[in-house]
Amino acid sequence: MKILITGGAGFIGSNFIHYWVKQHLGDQIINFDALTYAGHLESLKDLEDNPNYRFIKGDITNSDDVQTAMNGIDIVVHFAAESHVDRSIIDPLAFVKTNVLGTGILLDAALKNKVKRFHHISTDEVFGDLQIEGTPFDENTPYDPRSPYAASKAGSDHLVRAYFKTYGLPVTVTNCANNYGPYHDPEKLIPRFITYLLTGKNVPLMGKGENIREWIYADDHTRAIELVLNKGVIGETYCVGGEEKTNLQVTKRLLDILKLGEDRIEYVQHRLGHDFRYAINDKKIRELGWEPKYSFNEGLNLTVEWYKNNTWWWKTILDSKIDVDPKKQREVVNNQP
Ligand code: NAD
Ligand code: TDX
Repeated sequence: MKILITGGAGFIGSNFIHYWVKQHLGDQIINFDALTYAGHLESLKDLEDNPNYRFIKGDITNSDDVQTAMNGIDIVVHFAAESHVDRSIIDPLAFVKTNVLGTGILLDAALKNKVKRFHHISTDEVFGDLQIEGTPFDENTPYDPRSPYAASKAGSDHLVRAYFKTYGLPVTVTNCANNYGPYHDPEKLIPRFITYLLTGKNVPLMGKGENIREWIYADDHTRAIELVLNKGVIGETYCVGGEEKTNLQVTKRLLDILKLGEDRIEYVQHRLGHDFRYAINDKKIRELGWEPKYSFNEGLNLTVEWYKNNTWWWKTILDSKIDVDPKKQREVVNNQP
């Protein structure tokens, strides 16, 4: 099987590729990635000499690049996207271009090349914002995206389903909760906080840390995608959940693991339009046979351990981040919740 992974140099894509080369020895993997600020080829350094792995530098918004990469491909697993909500608030059109137009160009090429499956990776953020008493999202929840990131992902999801309904392209979609794990760019909450704490900095927690996310270890997400590729019904969507935690709970757990005190928390203003809560009912994919292997505590311990042992991977990346640090964008509110 020849599999095209878009965005394989990013966080989830690189975890997916590491998993796939070990579990599916006969498959050929092509990693197609534009290497934006979020693409780190170093994440796949150990695979450089693997005969079943090949990297192609290319942009999903460029039809020629995509057409070349799509040649002879059986399955597309589409991760490539602009993925950071804070960046989407600063530069929304970059998100429209990559996430909507880029997905459209890939779908067109997949159709022309008669791929056997186009699997689209999406997010729970397309469903909008929940309050505490709200019913968790499932496959039938109406879309109600609120950030430019979420709206552009929603647009891409609609296009994927339209290619199934209009042209019969064999698609599947997963809408997943917040991932964490190795190779996670240190501008997202968990890797930012780990790397800040390891380098002696305080952590910028938005609001009072009351916002809620569901967290899933990246390998558990990969196993969900693997299951959908093997057993999922064409044209269907599967929601993939995690464990619900407030951001303050996540932060306190990290401080505990690293044996540090709460004086390392710096409370900063909320991002614009900050969604309060995401929660997922993942009954449908559990009925297909998926369940997570890692509890939040297990996954977080593994993740902290990985960042402690892999400074080489994150140090230069961290040093390059000044523009999206909430402390640089907003005033520190105070030092107390
Ligand atoms: P990421 O930002 O870490 O990686 C994105 C990758 O896509 C990078 O390697 C980047 O270079 C590449 N890319 C960006 N624009 C491109 C373009 N025009 N052409 C080719 N490659 C391009 O993202 P991630 O966190 O790994 O997320 C991967 C996918 O999963 C995204 O579609 C995201 O919406 C979705 N998702 C992420 C999460 C999460 O918690 N991180 C949760 C649910 C869904
Ligand atoms: O420095 C920070 N301080 C802080 O309090 C950062 C980066 C985040 N936060 C808060 C904002 C959110 O409530 O933590 C929460 C998580 O923020 P992010 O890590 O930016 O993730 P989120 O906005 O929830 O989106 C992530 O999960 C869904 C991914 O980035 C998306 O790509 C995915 O679709």
